[in-house]
Formats: sequence, C-alpha cells, structure tokens
Amino acid sequence: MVIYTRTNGGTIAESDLPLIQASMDEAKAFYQRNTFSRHNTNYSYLVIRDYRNIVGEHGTIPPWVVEPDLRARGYRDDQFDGVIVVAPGSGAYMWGGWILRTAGYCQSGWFGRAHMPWFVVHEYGHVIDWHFEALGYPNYPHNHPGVNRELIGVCGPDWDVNADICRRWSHWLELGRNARSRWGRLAFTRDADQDGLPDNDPRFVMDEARLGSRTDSRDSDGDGLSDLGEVMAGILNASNPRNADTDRDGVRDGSDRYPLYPLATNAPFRRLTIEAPLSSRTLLGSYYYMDTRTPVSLYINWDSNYLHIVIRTPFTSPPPTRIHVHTDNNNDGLFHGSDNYHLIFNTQTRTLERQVLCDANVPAPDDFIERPLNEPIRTRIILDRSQTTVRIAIPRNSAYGLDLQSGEQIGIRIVFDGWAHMFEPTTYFRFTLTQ
Ligand SMILES: [Ca+2]
Ligand SMILES: [Ca+2]
Ligand SMILES: [Ca+2]
Ligand SMILES: [Ca+2]
Ligand SMILES: [Zn+2]
Repeated sequence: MVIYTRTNGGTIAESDLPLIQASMDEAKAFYQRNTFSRHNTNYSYLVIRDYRNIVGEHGTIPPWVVEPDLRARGYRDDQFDGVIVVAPGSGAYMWGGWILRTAGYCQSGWFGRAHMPWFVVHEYGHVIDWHFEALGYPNYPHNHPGVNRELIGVCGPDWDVNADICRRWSHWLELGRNARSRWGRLAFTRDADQDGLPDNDPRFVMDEARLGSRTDSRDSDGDGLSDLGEVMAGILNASNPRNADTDRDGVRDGSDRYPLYPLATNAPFRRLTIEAPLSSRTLLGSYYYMDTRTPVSLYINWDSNYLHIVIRTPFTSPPPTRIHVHTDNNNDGLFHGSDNYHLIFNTQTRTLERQVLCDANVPAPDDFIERPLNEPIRTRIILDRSQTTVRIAIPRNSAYGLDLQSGEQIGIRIVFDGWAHMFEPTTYFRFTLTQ
C-alpha cells in the first residue's frame, strides 16, 4: 500500500495513518471471513511525504505516475500481487492494468475510518477479479452486478454483494496452486482440528488463539455452529465461539438464523390500522449495529391488505433526519426482480419523502433502475421527546412481489441518514409471514 500524504488534492494528517492501517485490517478481515479463511492478504506500507502533483481530473492517479516512486525505492517487478494507493483528493478506482509488471492496481481517497474499509474492499475486489480473469477464470463475478447477474445470490449492494461473491467463489486456492498464476502463494499453517481456522498465526487477522476458541474442537462451545461458522456468522462480525447464545435471545447460535441479532424472524398475522398502538403489534426485537447501547426496535405484522412495519429509534441528538427502508419483497436479493422498494422518510417534515421501485429486471449493464412507485403507502411519523416512531403500512401488490401470504419471506434493510445501519451494512434482515 502506498500512502501519499501531500498531493495537489490535499493533505492526510500523520494522525490519520494508524486509522488507514486499521481500515486495511478491516478489509483484510473481510476477505478472510468471507472466503472461508482461504484468501489472506498481507500488506506492506510505503508512506510518501514529499509533495506530489499526481491527482488528475476526476481524482485519477494512473499507475505510471506511481511506478517511478516505487522503483526509486527499490521495489521490483513481480514483488506484489496488488498495489493500493491512498492519496488526498483521489477518487476510488481500479485501473485495468498492471504495475511493477504483474501487480493489480487500485486507488482510493482518504474518506475517514467509517468509509475507507468499504472502498478498499470494493476496489481490491476488482483487482482480485482481474487476477482471476488473467488466470483464465473470466466468470469471477463483477462486483457491479449488472454483468453476470446470474452469478449473484440473494444479497444487498456493496458490502453484501462483495461478501456474497467471496462466499460463492470456489477457486480461491487456484491463485496459489495453479502453476500459471503469478498472484498469491499457497501458505501452510497449523490447523490441528481442521476447522479452517489457524491455531495461532499472526499473518491472519483471526485465528483460534486470538478468538479464544479450541484447537482440538471444531465447535468449541458445542452450540452446533463450527468455529469457522461463528467467524462467518456476519459479513463483518463473528458470533462468539465461546458462547452458545451470542445474542442472548434464547436460541443457540447453531439454530439461530441470525446469531448476531436478538430478533425473532416470524411476523404474525394481525389486522391493524395505521393508528394501532405498539401494544397491539409484534416486536421482533431491538438491535442497532452502529451502537448496541441505543437499539432500534422493529415491529412487523401483516394482514391481507397491508404489511405493517414500525421502526422506533431511541433518542439520539440530533435524531436521524432521514430513515431509509429498503424491502426485498420476493426475498431474492436487490439484484433480482421488480420487487425492491426504497422508501425515504423525513422525520422533520414527517412525510414519506420519496418512494421508488428498484427494478432489477433490466438488461445488463445496469444493476437496477429506479422507477416511480405509485403505491398508496400509509405513514405516521411520531416524534416525542425521547424517540422517533415511524409507522408504515405497505399495501399488497403481487406485481411487485408483495403477496401477503402465510409463509412468504421478505427482506428489509433500515438505514439512518444514508449511512448508519440497523443491521450489518447493506445486508437485509429476512423475516417470514406466519399465521
Ligand atoms: Ca482450527
Ligand atoms: Ca460454536
Ligand atoms: Ca457460539
Ligand atoms: Ca441466539
Ligand atoms: Zn467498482
């Protein structure tokens, strides 16, 4: 990784360098976790503090302006599998070419700790795609899923689709063992119980030593979820391999559809009006990925006419202005079907500010297109001194996948102010309509 701290695009403070490194560790953990511990990245860092006029139009930094800096410091051809450049004023791009002969190349600006890991995961995802392409695997899914959408599973955008690609891809080891590969090496490490987690190996972010799990048991806490399965319980987070019920909801991790979220996944039938009080509704549970001390409560019911949702957020100062509710009515992921709603509630005007259909039934290269959604969605937004309550009733519409039948599964994603997520970022929480 090359970090330029002073460019024509601005300056990165010295105090931000550890944050960049921490971001890189998050990206590293993402790839270990979502590839069943098969793809491990190791970085070396080069910080260039001399002023460089390298940031071009649209924030591009082409590899040929970086390469001389690397060569001047003694870096050689074929030494790296990839080069990631971070520089102030830079945009986030992958460059479809090589640097130092065989290294994939991508770049990112410095957008702060909250956003940096995502850009690294995304752009480095393109580099991995490029490695497999060059090795003769053109079907590694493009992480803008308009192309080869058939290879994309049931997932949301961004973090989630990248995790989905990693989990579905079965050729990770080819980079290391294919004689034609110039990228990656097979590395061997001790894994006494052969559960896919190294006993103790600092080259990885996660191993049994640091997780505190057992090296002589594939399921240290005996909850039915293997130690590796615990690491993969979320796309960014592990359940606890030493606690049989991580989220303390009374369901053991191995039997829990969501070991990380203390939420029920059954939404019962109940005839309700928009005015129905919380006491007549079903609380699935309370959780907030961004800060577990301030959980968000989610109530869901249904009747033959409406899907009834209530989102109740705790007091935060300032309260969120916009609450985004994404639904995946057919539970087939954002990138499939004409069934994805995006509703934007404004808590200041107390209105449903915007409602669109994200329609994935469009030809490549588009992921999906947004169409107007002319459904008579009913809404009440109530602000009191301590909480924001959004009541929603979404009418049945089979054309958009909302059948409202017992057994139907639906996904929901709840985002505050466009970036704070109730669940793991960009993932859907999937629930079932029951009698
Ligand atoms: Ca192990
Ligand atoms: Ca376990
Ligand atoms: Ca556990
Ligand atoms: Ca549980
Ligand atoms: Zn991209």
